[in-house]
Amino acid sequence: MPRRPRLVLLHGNENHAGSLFPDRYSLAEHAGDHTPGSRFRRSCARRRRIRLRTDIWHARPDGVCSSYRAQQGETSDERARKIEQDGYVVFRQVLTATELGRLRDTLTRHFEQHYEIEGLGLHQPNAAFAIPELDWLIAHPAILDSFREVLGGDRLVFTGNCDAHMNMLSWWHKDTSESRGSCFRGDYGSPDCRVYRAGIYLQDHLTGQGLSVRRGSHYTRSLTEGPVETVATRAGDLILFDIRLTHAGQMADPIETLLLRLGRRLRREREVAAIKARYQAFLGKPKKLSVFFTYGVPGSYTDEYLRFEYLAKQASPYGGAPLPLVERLTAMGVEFPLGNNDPA
Ligand SMILES: O=C(O)CCC(=O)C(=O)O
Repeated sequence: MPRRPRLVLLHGNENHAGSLFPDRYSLAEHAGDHTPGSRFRRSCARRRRIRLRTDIWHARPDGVCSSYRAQQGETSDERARKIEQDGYVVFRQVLTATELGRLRDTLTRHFEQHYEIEGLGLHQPNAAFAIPELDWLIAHPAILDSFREVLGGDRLVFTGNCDAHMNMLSWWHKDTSESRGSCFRGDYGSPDCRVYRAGIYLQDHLTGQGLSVRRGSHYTRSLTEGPVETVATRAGDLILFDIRLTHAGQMADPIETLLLRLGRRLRREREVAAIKARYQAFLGKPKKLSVFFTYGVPGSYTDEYLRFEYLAKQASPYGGAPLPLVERLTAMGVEFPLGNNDPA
């Protein structure tokens, strides 16, 4: 007799059953054989046990999770103060569902053909140049308004920096290229440094696995200072953060840590990334897509950052700035020194 689909209550992190974060409930339709002792039931229980163990690991570095609701309804002054003090701020629901769908299609199509392996995931550096279809996002009016609000003026410089990621693992870092000697030579903690990055996740991250930050760490080069906070976001939210802020994306669990080491030691990142993709599918982890890009106010810090990035780009195979992007930015009153492909 055909079995009727049953409704099963899953709770917790990213719809994972067995999560440590039972603050969100969702209903999922499941058509498995639920009789006690069935193969389906045993396999579900095994997956739940593994997931529970990895969730314990994931919960560790993310001690405090910012409440989604606590950050709604801030005034523009409060947001400006927050980014100055804490190094980051969230603007809620800046992108519509249609825009998210378009972005998801663009990234999924792109990653089917082009990527570099980074953190055992797919990574597209220099994405403003490599994925010309991102022009509308980089010049999105509401995103530019948000940048202008926190930067406190109308003049805005697009630095050319943009990265897209899919299922990438990462660890605490700053976006000032500290491991390559740092893009900033002078006073790292200066309040004159006003270079901010937009972070957009294409899925909800209410209980982790999105962006974690070390609050207030943008005034020091240290990677270990500042209380850890997990930033709760929904798909369509915009995170703006100081590029000096210590942050991390999805952290590796013990098995993924072993795989990362194995990939590096054997110099077989591509093959090991495929194993990690199968491991994440086995755990039922949802796909994680994100885009990041950087703007600044005109001045010496933005200039230093832009030139540092430009030198890295000269070795890149992606050619010059796409004309539609240059035109859109010009129409929106944004300065783009790389628009003529040379910041000199
Ligand atoms: O994709 C993520 O979750 C984090 C990416 C990130 O940290 C970065 O691009 O600097």
